[in-house]
Amino acid sequence: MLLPNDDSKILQVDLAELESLLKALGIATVGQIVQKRVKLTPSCLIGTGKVDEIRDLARALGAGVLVVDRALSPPQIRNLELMTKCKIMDRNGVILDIFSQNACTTAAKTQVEIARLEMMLPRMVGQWTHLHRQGGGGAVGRSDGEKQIEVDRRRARDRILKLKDQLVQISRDRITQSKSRRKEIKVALVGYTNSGKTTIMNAMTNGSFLAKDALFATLDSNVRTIEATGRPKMLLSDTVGFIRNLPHTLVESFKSTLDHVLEADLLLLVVDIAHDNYRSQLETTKGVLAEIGATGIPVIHVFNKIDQVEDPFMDRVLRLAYPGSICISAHKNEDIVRLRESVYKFFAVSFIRCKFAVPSSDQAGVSLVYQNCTILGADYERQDLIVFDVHVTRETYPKLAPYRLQTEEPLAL
Ligand SMILES: Nc1nc2c(ncn2[C@@H]2O[C@H](COP(=O)(O)OP(=O)(O)OP(=O)(O)O)[C@@H](O)[C@H]2O)c(=O)[nH]1
Ligand SMILES: [Mg+2]
Repeated sequence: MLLPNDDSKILQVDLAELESLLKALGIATVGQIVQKRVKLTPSCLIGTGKVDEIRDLARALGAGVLVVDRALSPPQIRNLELMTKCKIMDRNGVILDIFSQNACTTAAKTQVEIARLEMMLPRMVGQWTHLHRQGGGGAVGRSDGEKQIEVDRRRARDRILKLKDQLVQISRDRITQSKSRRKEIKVALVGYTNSGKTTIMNAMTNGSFLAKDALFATLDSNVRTIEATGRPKMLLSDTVGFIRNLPHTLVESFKSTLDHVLEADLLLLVVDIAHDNYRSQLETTKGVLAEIGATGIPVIHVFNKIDQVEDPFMDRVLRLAYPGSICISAHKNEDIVRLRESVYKFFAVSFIRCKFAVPSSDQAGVSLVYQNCTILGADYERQDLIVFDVHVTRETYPKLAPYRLQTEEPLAL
């Protein structure tokens, strides 16, 4: 669908993305139709003449499913189904089906079910409108239909509440785990779907998580230690990818999975630089980060798949446009080593490692350390004094400087 203000080049990229989404569901695309319109038709979005053309083309190509690259309302889906005699899906429905298909863990499955029920709630009104049209007579009258809608909606709402309770429990368990990880530095991979996050995760942690050329291969958060010795321990997390116009219900229900992002000390924002639309993918990622409240976390832009880019100046142009960014190929070991070094450098510049000795009776001092430091170790050997081994940011160090252990070397601040 092309409206007067739409860019036809972007439309082609969007259609290619829809084709990739369908491929992830195992649906092959056999044909595409673009309609130019001045405005959208409320009853079925597309003009009725065009609907006939689409129906004929679908028949000729033997297509069983028609997918519209816009969000459709329940009545629009019903009207289009009646007119074309084909199954109709919209973009949100396709994304939700991929999420359902790829969800492996209880958390992901629960989140997908909540999203599906929340998307279905408004549709339930529509399912019974044919009974309204039949009038009061017949076996199932208007009031029966309405009663049924109410029963179905109440059941769905009850189920949503139950699932949300389960999610709270899963989240509690996860918080307990993450508390035990408080002393480690946390780095999170974020970015558009298929940008290469899991490939980077595997390369940096010697992991073997599923990375493949498919949208939304990863739906859960995975955490692993970055491989290295003699350095402060760092945890890397990988999570669900983002996409343009991610259905709001999915963002909402995946918020607990995205907690790893909110807890991170640093975000590695991965961009597939070989993609025609990488700028818009970067903007989408930033938009989702803002939506989940992660804007305050420092970011290193990681421009990935540089091996697929022919322009020899791309690397330099990007580094100028995004200071501190890094261009890599996740498939090249030397690039992964450089990325790891960039992460260490970030923390070396931002954090100071030192020891603070706080009197055990000084509750305010102890809380100050807990609130402002990444605690690497605590020594309770002396009854009157706790010696904390910490990472503290350069900005917060002055607040704690009076507690600095006297025997330590002076700091180069
Ligand atoms: N040529 C090339 N391909 C890459 C590179 N990094 C990743 N890929 C490929 O890109 C595809 C997607 O990689 P993933 O690591 O699964 O991407 P992701 O961001 O985790 O994707 P989702 O989990 O689906 O959101 C895979 O086929 C990878 O092999 C790279 O640097 N160069
Ligand atoms: Mg992945």
